[in-house]
Amino acid sequence: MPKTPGRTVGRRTFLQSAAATAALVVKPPIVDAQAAPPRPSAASPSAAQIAAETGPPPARTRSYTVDRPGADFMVDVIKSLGFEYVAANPGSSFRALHESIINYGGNARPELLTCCHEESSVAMAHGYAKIDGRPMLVMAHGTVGLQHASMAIYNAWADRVPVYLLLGNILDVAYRRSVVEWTHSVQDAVAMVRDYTKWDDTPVSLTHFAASAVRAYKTAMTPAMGPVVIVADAVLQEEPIPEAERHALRVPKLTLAAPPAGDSSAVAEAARLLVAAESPVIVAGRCARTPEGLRHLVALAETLQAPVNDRPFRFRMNFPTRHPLYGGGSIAEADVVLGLEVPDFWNATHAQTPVNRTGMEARPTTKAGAKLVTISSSDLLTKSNYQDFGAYAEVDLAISGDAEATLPALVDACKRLITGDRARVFHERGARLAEAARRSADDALNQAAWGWDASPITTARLSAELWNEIKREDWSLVSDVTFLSFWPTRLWDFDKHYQYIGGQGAYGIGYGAPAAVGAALANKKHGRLTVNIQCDGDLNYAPGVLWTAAHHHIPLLTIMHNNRAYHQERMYVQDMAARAERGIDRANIGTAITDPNIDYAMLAKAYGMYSAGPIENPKDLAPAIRKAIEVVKSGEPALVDVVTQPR
Ligand SMILES: Cc1ncc(C[n+]2csc(CCOP(=O)(O)OP(=O)(O)O)c2C)c(N)n1
Repeated sequence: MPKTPGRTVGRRTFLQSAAATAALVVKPPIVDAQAAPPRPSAASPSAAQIAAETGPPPARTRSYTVDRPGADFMVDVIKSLGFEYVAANPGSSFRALHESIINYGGNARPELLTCCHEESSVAMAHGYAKIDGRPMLVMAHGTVGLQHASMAIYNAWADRVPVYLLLGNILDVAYRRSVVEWTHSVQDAVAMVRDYTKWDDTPVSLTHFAASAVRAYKTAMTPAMGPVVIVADAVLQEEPIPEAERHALRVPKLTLAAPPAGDSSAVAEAARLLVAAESPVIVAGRCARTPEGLRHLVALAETLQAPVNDRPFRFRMNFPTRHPLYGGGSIAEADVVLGLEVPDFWNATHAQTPVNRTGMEARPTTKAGAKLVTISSSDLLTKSNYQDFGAYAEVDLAISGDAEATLPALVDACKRLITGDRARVFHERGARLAEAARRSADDALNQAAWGWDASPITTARLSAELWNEIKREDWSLVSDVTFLSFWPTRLWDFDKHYQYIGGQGAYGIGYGAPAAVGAALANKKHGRLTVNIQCDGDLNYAPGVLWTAAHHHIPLLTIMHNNRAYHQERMYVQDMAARAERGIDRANIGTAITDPNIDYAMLAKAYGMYSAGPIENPKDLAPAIRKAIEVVKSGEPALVDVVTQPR
């Protein structure tokens, strides 16, 4: 085997690869032999140069190692953590891990997902975790890749969702061969995102990698959950497993921590307040992490016959939407408000109105003397710089702990306190709330009929037609409902945990499409029909994720909510214009996505996905959705472009 000269750095021998050397040679521009003759001043490339530019890279006759590279051991560690998938846009700083995953690891558990943008990789992992309950692995360059990924990490952080990132980096300057490797290297890779990650480490040996990789998984999965980052140094990945470590290397055992439950005497006090209350209201934020959380919340509500409100920005599937105790009650009339993992509890109990030139006026929306109780893990995980912790809530009883883990004790404590008299009061309250829930369901149906035949199509009609087609399936909605005027939650019968996963977390737009693809992947093994109602502005941040869905055969029904605008921002601009009394007629500038209109059906087709639309006549909607569902049931993604009213 011919040898390429190597250089010795420390105790390792570093061999210059033919491909890497070739990458540094400046080549003449590619010339198409079939095209017009080159200008006289340009020298014609030789046949050898053309072949070098257009042919496959030279076969590698050298390998960096004759032994197993460190990356193989890293794959042993990764496999021990049970990741099903690893999402990545390829990058040389983790090329050895990439290679070990597909060859040594057999590209199974984890299987590599080809992503077109690192933000998509992380948002896919975000959506996946909210369905599956476990993190997806993401690999990225420690510099440019992480820069792309950062907003999606912030979303996952604010949403308290576990995402697991492995970053490539070359820390030791002696190993950086080219300008690319210098620009893609960093002293402290995670510094950029440390303010919004739960934990990180930069291991300096394989033993260190193993310990930190397992610790990172455990940390990410302990409520309050969050993204974690491990830097997999490129030299550790690529070099042979050092002799000294070879026989000592082992993969540490993973034991997940039991989630922290609230203090028992505080829970007893909360139960006393709730059982004694005449008009308690339960407000749920990220309460149900798992199907168990949903069951426990139903048990609490039924025990007390108390109403459960989601925050307007629904964070999770906490409670069945057609349950008689869903959505009723009034914060203004409540004598006890219980907040369960509500990240914006202050907003749930206060209103803030701008006052001209004197700033903001804040006032409580609860009545005087109302007792406020919170159970939340957010106090257990707070950082300073980013302000996602929200306004400070003045409450009467604050219980630090995971709400889902605390609920069983709270339900038991309430049951122990309920006397026959209280049970009769609860029973009457429950009957009143059930009647109110019936009225509000009727109102929703009546209001959905307004503008039924309008074109652009109303978001109510879109939601109603879609519901009609999916209601007999095992469906899962994996997109937010806020920009749809909440029509799905008003009209559909949500009763399973996987039927709703909330929104971005930090309202970073561009999350929707990739999160839906990740969620669909998590649903795939269960055979669920995954549905994404997709905003047009959101899709345009990184539409390449449509290709990822097509390439990996991820069954996902995407229905475009194509209002041809960044409508949320258009409303803000209108508001500013109205405030300045300048008229709102120019607010389209900078906010409309028209002229030209984007053809999303064509976009999806270009990425290899079945598509239909643009649909402007509401009568065409049902047949198009039916056809797309058939495609999705065959195991492929499909997109239906629907031109809609703004909200
Ligand atoms: C990364 C990012 N950029 C900009 C914004 C500001 N923003 C909030 S809503 C919105 C409009 C998004 O448009 P679309 O997804 O089509 O939803 P629409 O409001 O039109 O229903 C924008 C740009 C943001 N939240 N995140």
